Amino acid sequence: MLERDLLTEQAYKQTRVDELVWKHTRSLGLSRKRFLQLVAAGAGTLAGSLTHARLSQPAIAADTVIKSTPPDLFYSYGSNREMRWENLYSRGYLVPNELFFVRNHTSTPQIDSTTWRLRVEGSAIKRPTTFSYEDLLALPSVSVTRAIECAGNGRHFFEAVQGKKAPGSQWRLGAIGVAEWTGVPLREVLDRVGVQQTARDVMLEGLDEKRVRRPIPITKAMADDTLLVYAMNGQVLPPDHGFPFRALVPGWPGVANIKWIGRIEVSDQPLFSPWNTEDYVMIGAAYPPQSPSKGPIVTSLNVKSAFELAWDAKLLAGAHLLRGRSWSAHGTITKVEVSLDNGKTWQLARLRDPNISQAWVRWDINWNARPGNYNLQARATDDQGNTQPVSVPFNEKGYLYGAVISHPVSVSRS
Ligand SMILES: Nc1nc2c(c(=O)[nH]1)N[C@H]1C(S)=C(S)[C@@H](COP(=O)(O)O)O[C@H]1N2
Ligand SMILES: [Mo]
Repeated sequence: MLERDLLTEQAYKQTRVDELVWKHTRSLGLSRKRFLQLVAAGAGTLAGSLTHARLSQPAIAADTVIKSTPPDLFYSYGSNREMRWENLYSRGYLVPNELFFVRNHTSTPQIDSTTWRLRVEGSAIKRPTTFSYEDLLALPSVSVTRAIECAGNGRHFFEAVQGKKAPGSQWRLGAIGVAEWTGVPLREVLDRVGVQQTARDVMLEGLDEKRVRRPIPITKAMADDTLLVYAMNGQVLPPDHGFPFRALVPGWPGVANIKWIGRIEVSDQPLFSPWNTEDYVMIGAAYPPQSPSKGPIVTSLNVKSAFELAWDAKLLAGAHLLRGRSWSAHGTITKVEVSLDNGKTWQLARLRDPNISQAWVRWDINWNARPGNYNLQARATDDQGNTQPVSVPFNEKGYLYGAVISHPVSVSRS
């Protein structure tokens, strides 16, 4: 039915419900043929229940994220969920799966691991091979603790600090998480299918609606801690985080950690996707284009720090243990300085073990807070000498905001 024929509510509703069922079944991985069979078998009932379940919910897009993401744990931007930092206070080193941020370009597909396959092919592969879930679980696996951080983490501060809004989710600092990832080193898989000496790029491709995909160089693909992950913090990888398998590409921007992976192409040619030519490139006066990309490609993240406080935080006057975490994509944090007076004076924070490379370090500082309004600042330095500048040049997509951030806190007497 054409859009212009949707004059009656009945026709309108039926068409939209059909669209919804189609979208829904596709997200469940059903083929169009199976979908048509379902419709023929009386999808009226299915459509009917969906009408109630979905159309009665205004505004919120249907099931973009599957896990529960209540507002006391997450900020929501469309299909994305930002972790609220105050919930990490008095938690351990790892971010529990329930608190871990979600960045979905579209929505979380529900994939059946019994029918799921991973196809590995390409011009630099000797024996193109299809792996099942069980095949991959049978390979040697390792567990590593690493951060995954969105390249846009901190984007909000381009507007808040520089008055220039970069489009996209207005993350403050909650588009990062550290987990223990268990998976098969990608190298184990590539060794089994035979990689030619001439191999250059490896494209990892997701099974979500837009088939989000992004290449990494063969050297990064062969690194010890570049994994095909099937467990997160000791639990089966949750759907929102890439079930049945996601990539872990430590130190690289979040988008390299492709979720719901379905295909890997290994090529003797450089590979490109919209996610390394248009998105996830630095576009702006300070960043000249590098054909075919619109600017330097974001391949690694920077140094950042966050307080484990609400935004804005309200505290009672008196003794507090201020806590936070700092991280670097390039190594371990060696020093964290905190300023309680808007950057005039700085003091060293205590670093707490563990301090894992390309994950983060927890730190704390005592504060006898008097009533008033404060901007708390934290500045970290890593073992490569990278630190956090006072400001960073603007880029159109709002990536890599690594400057020191002022965290507003008001302290009251009661
Ligand atoms: N297939 C697929 N993989 C994806 C994405 C996506 O939308 N589709 N988002 C990427 C981005 S931009 C980030 S920051 C991370 C976020 O991982 P998380 O949702 O598990 O926190 O997943 C990456 N992998
Ligand atoms: Mo991201």
